[in-house]
Amino acid sequence: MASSLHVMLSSARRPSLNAAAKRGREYPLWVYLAMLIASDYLSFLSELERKVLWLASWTIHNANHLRENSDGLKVGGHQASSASLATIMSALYFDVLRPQDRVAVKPHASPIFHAIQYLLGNQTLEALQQFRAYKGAQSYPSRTKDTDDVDFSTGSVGLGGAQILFSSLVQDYVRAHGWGRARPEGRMVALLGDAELDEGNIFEALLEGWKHGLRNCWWIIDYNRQSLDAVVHEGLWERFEQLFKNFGWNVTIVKYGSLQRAAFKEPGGEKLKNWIANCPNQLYSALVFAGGATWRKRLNDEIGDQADVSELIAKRSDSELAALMNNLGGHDLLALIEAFRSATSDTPTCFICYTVKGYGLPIAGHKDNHAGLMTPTQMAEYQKAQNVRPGHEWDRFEGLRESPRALQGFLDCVPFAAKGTRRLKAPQIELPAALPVAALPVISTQSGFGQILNEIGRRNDEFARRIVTVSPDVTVSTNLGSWVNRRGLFGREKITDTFKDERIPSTFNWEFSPHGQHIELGIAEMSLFVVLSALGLSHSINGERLLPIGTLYDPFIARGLDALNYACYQDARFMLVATPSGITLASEGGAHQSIAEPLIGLAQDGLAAFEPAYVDELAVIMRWAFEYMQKDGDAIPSERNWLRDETGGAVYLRLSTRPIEQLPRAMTPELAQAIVDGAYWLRKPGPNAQVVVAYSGAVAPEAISAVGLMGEDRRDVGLLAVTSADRLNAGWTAAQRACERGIPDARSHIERLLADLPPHCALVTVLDGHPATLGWLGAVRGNRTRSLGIEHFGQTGSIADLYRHYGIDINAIIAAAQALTPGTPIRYLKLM
Ligand SMILES: Cc1ncc(C[n+]2csc(CCOP(=O)(O)OP(=O)(O)O)c2C)c(N)n1
Ligand SMILES: [Mg+2]
Repeated sequence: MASSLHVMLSSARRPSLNAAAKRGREYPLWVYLAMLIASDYLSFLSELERKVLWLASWTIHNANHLRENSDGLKVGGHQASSASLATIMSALYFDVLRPQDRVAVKPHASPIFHAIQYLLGNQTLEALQQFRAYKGAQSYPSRTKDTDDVDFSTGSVGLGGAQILFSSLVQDYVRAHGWGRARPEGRMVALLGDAELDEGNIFEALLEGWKHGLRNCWWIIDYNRQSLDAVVHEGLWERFEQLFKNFGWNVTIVKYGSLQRAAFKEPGGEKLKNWIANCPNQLYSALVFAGGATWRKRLNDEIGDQADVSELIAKRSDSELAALMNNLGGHDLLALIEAFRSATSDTPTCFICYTVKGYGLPIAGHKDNHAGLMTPTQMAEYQKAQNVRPGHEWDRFEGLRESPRALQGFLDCVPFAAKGTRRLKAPQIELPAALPVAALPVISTQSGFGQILNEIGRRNDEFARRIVTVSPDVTVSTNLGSWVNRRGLFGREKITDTFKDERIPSTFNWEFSPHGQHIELGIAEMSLFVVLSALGLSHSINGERLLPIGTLYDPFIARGLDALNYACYQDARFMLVATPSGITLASEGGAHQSIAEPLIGLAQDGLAAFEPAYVDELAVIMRWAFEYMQKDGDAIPSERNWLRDETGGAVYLRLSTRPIEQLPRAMTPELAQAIVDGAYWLRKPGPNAQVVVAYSGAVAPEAISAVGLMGEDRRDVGLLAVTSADRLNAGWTAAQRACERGIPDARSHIERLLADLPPHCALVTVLDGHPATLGWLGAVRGNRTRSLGIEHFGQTGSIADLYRHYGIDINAIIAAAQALTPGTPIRYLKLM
């Protein structure tokens, strides 16, 4: 065996080394590790690790010290935070990962990621040189803005870990439904800074993972014991270890590197090991920064009086001693590969890897190093030590011992990159021509939503099968119940409904099975949005398209807002149904009321927001949304409404529990288009209109009544139904921009709707949300405008009480119109 291995590893060195690496999992671990030690494979890896650290450091240096700086701002980049992960990421990307694996990289290690992709041929030199500049490599890995095969965007700490965890669940969901089984199952890997575990969403995700039987998930913690401001608390690893074990994870602590492990076997080694184990984090960091001579003094002072330890210390030079003390497990390729390759089961695993923030750089260990940059002098010394000739800083193999050909051969065989970049594509799901509308004469949009889904639930087609609903403990109260009764809950194992088994009547059938299509979450709204993000990227991550729908109460969007933003930033595709909303939920009162959410809908990039009043509108919007969620085109605006619909996105529907008398009308294609574009005339104003009322959502009855009353005395009063302030506004902005850029005829939907409005016509806008949502309408043609809406909240009462209290009732609308158009009848005021 030994001799055949030797032949394999020494003849035609590169290919055989990589063949060995590829086959690593087939060998028992100890054979594989022996092969690594015996071969040059480790030396190739450590050469590349060195190069990765150099390129990342140089990329940041170039951006801050060499590239022209036009605005005088610090460009930034995180040399220390990057260095902390150089070894771990080299071990992963060059050895451990496979193409089917997916990774969320610690945000501040972005330069390391870009450097690795540069070596693998997936990143350009220009992008590195433009790091943090316009269209260059991004500060934090970005799925949508970077071009080098980023699996998940990161940046807001804590979210990457959750994204990975929920992506593992989504992979299981997809495979349990019989899809994507031809592809190998991937591991989902998150690289986390130790301070990321301070984020609450981490724990919410862990709990959810435990409930859902999480598998194939790795969290690798870069345990450098530093955050942004400071050095972390002592003994944090013990809390982490206990915590993960409690949630059923395996925990592997990678504390000591091979140099240290060897030294511990020397006489006195045990004492050194004890000293390291008991050394406070702050002190260790400070000594790392101070270097070999300080290590020697400190060690001699504290344990040097014990003869065998003195010997152990004395026989090493200052630099050897520093190398020994810095050789924590997270910087030792062999220790890391051993740990990663030992994790062969699908049990979720947390690796706590001891690292040094700034490892290998002169800023290593300093508590202020998070945003610290190497000075030009420090960089020059580092460059010299790396044998990088001036002018050759970007050369991929400059200063390395192995030949460029051999290194290139090694990289060509790296298993992770063997199949090129790993973005998958999935075909679009065919949709029915229209969604059936519940025919009830009086119904709320929330009930309408439940009924539409219930009807979809009856279908036996791919469209119905690809829908997956998810809700944070508000499944029943957001009207998903009948859908869930039809399609069941998702669970990796079958669990029957005990109430049903015991023949106790219940409206809801709560059965779990691998075929179920509803994912029930605990209350944490952050988790809802991260799950939607994971489900909404399944077409790209798993090559299997899902049509995710998430429901929650509208005010609690705020609870998960950063995760929603994160999902949209990654271009995840989902339908968010927020209900009930506003103050219209009346007696619920207090913090259940929502004011700002329509503005979130207006402002959130990647999310098309709607607030329909009628269920026929909702059916049109949902049909359109399922199409929009699947779009994958270029950003070419249509000339009809100047919106970039071709690119698609996620959708937010703000619904209500208020039953509203439905309008008896036929849905024409023109009306359907206008609903999707954001508005239509419910009553078109005449040529001499003095007042137009524009409303959104549940206040439709008040708007209609006010217009009816005013119409008794005024001529030509108009009523504009706004189904999407967001799309209306975006189209208007886009058309103006097009005009400014040389297309003078560009007109948006709202400009066309208001084109014939006389200049003196007053506009009253009203919605159950912040008045600014529709306030901009007056600027479209310069009409005087009064915007009604909710600015304060917290009172309980009936709808009538609250509409009157907050000023969005019939009288408020009429009074506003009256104030804007003096000289007209005031008899409505008696209503007040
Ligand atoms: C949600 C969020 N809050 C704050 C920040 C600012 N921030 C960036 S890094 C960081 C500390 C990171 O420490 P750690 O996770 O330990 O990373 P490392 O030490 O490896 O740099 C903070 C607070 C952020 N990026 N995201
Ligand atoms: Mg840290």
